[in-house]
Amino acid sequence: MPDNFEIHSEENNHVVDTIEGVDNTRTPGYVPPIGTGENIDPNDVTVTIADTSTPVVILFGAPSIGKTMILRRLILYLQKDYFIQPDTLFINSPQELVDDYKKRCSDFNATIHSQYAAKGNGDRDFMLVSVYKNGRPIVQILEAPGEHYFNKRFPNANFPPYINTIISAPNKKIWCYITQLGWENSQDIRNDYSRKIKQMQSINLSSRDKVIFISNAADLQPQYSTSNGPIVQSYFNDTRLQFPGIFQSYINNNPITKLWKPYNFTFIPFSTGSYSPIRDGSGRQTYVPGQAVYPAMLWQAILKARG
Ligand SMILES: Nc1nc2c(ncn2[C@@H]2O[C@H](COP(=O)(O)OP(=O)(O)OP(=O)(O)O)[C@@H](O)[C@H]2O)c(=O)[nH]1
Ligand SMILES: [Mg+2]
Repeated sequence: MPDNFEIHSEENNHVVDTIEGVDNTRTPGYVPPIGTGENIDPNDVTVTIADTSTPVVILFGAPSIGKTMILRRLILYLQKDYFIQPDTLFINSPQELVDDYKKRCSDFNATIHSQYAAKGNGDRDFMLVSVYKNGRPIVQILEAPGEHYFNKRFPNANFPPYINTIISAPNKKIWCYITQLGWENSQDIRNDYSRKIKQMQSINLSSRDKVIFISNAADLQPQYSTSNGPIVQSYFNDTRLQFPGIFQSYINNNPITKLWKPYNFTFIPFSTGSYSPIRDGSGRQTYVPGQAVYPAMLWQAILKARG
């Protein structure tokens, strides 16, 4: 198994009511993002995490960075050993989104096995799933639309209010910050996205929480892929350069443990699979799941973070 980077932080049961950086009031005159054609106002979204004790893995990532496909690949990997179930009651409002979400839940199993890729860039792409072993919940995994975390046209926009509900939930959180080398072909956009990651890190106040960094689309960096698996250190070094400051809060200052654990997180590269370069008449892209080494590393990191 490739190297990773981690140490443990101390417990702190800080409770959060109001969070700077999260939009706690409705934004008057909110204009839904152009181009999605879906028109869900993120300020109208309310959610409930009914299971308040099982840790929640939060897939934090910009639009199209790969959250849905990472979730799909992980679940495909877990399905033979675990029972996976979407939480149908996660979305409370607006009603249009509730109806849409319930349909996503009922289609979930078929979606996992679909030969087509998710398209990315959806403003309704919510999913909360529970992973069970022998009837016991192990973790919940949460995806929310990437544009609610980062919108490159409005890089300073606050997080929508429902994010407050998620941050404030009593569950232990396992924050998965997703990046991609060369993302958007623009260092300026990557700098903006890095600032949003740092903003979330700064309002994520419970030091009971754990952090995993995922460098997705590892397949697009064949120079770092060997017959012995991906060269984790190379993905890490490039990520540090391309996403400035995102590791800064997690430097291990312990004079002894820092010698072998420089950072307080796990870092992994990931590849969801391969995608046909062309889309069919309906805009769909054929998808073939990638090597098991990636979901295996991610699941190992999640179990370690869960404790
Ligand atoms: N080469 C490569 N492409 C990927 C990988 N993962 C995702 N993609 C591409 O990125 C697209 C979007 O992926 P999604 O998983 O839908 O992205 P997302 O983060 O869920 O996007 P939103 O739900 O809109 O926030 C896919 O359709 C693929 O074309 C990967 O591991 N390798
Ligand atoms: Mg998605």
